[in-house]
Amino acid sequence: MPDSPVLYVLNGPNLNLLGQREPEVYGRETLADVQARCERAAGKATVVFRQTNHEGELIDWVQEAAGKADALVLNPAGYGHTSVALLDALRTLTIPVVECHLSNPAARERFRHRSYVSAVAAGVVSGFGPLSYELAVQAALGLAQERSRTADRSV
Ligand code: CA2
Repeated sequence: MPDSPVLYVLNGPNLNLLGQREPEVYGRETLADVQARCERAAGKATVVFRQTNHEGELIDWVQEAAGKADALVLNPAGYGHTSVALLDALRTLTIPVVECHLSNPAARERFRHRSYVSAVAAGVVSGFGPLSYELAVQAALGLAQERSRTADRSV
């Protein structure tokens, strides 16, 4: 891993509304606030932070991350519960993937209990509001570093 690793933080549908609707569920911080937290938590790492409401675009970015990122933090939002196509894209990655949620889907409606992303994620951080993202960033960068150390030892 280079001195300045690259971390992709990708966000799925409706997260652009963060801070504007349903504050009782998702809090009052905006996605820009969450981005600032991620950048702070990432230190010297380069953070590529994006949000989309479109499944295909999210999949394009996952594919892009394969060639450009050392780790991926993903809040798939609703697509985590529904998208086999997103799962298929994630399966092609060899970099660590950390699934991240503001709320705790396991404590919510039944349809939120299944996550296709969890099947390929190294781990899941959920339920801590914006702090989930900071913890996910730390975990993803830690895993990327471990992975590069292991790769160095094997040459
Ligand atoms: O808790 C999370 O981060 C979720 O990924 C958020 C998704 C939800 O479908 C997942 O079950 C859990 C929903 C994102 C919608 O974001 C909004 C933000 C503010 C207002 C309305 C929606």
